[in-house]
Amino acid sequence: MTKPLELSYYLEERKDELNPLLILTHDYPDPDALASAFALQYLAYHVGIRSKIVYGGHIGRSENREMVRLLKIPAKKLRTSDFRHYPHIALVDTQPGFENNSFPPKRKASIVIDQHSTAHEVVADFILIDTEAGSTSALLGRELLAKGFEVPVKLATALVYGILSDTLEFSRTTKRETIDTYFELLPLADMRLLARIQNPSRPRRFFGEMVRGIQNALVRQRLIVSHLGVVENPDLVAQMADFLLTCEGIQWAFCTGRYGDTLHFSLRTHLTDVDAATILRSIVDNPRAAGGYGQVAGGKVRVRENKDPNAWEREEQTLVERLAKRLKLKHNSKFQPLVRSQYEIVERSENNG
Ligand SMILES: [Mn+2]
Repeated sequence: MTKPLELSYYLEERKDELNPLLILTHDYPDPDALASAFALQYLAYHVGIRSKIVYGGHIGRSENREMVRLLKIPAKKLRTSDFRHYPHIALVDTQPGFENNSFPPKRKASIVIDQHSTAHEVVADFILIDTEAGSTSALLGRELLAKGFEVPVKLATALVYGILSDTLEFSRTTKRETIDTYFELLPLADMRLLARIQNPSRPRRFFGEMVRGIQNALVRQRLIVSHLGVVENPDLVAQMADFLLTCEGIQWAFCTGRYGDTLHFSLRTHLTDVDAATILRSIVDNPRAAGGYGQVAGGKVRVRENKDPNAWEREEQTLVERLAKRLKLKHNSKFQPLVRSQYEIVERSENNG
């Protein structure tokens, strides 16, 4: 276990060497990744290290776009030249070797700060991994507070959001330090700004995609599945899984989406005594293609013959078949549409009236 303050000491000690620093989040960064990068940049700045925050993929979810805009988080889309220009790289909310980031496999990371567990040995000059923390934001928030830094309103708001969203409103961590960090940051944050971030306006396109996700949804016992087909942004896959999990009687939600030559997928569960990532890893050919934390997991596989629609369907079906088996669904049970037709809701309410 790394003691608090060690990160600040490390930055202070190596400030000449680490300048400039590239801060890399996972692809399609979520609030925890963005807040963590923002906080590390602030810590680094205080000891005189210039840094650039970058991410692979893009920021799709409206909440996350609003977070970046309103909190003025200077996160930039990764360019391949960044790896040439920056000799030192810090990974936040992810680790070298994870499939969810764009870190070059041959490079050695300078810093890794994360809350995810891994079966592999982590190689970096400085490592702060706490799998109990519930969020990476909590680790960086703790450093800032312990160091006695003044935490700007926008940064405090980002960290509060990062902690809340990654711990699912504290339902998946009981760690005292995370709770204490949260309550220390709360009075420094702008909760009205946070409310705006959590209730963003959404592009029209989003509603069409939601309709498609609901129409394609199939239910078998306690599992709900939806293949979204081609998506304009892979974040939608996770968002749809979150949404479908709210369906009555459902314990598991699994969604896929085709993006470029890659099939993205997300798994969600209500169950607290299982690890969604372990289940997801067991249904993909390469266990590194999936990861997650507690009740939330995701991954992606490249579809080689992606010109052929059947190749995509085969991949989608294989994953669902393996998942149904892994969840020990009854052999004689079948997938049924969630809604039989797009008019069903209307028909029902008319019959009832
Ligand atoms: Mn996280």
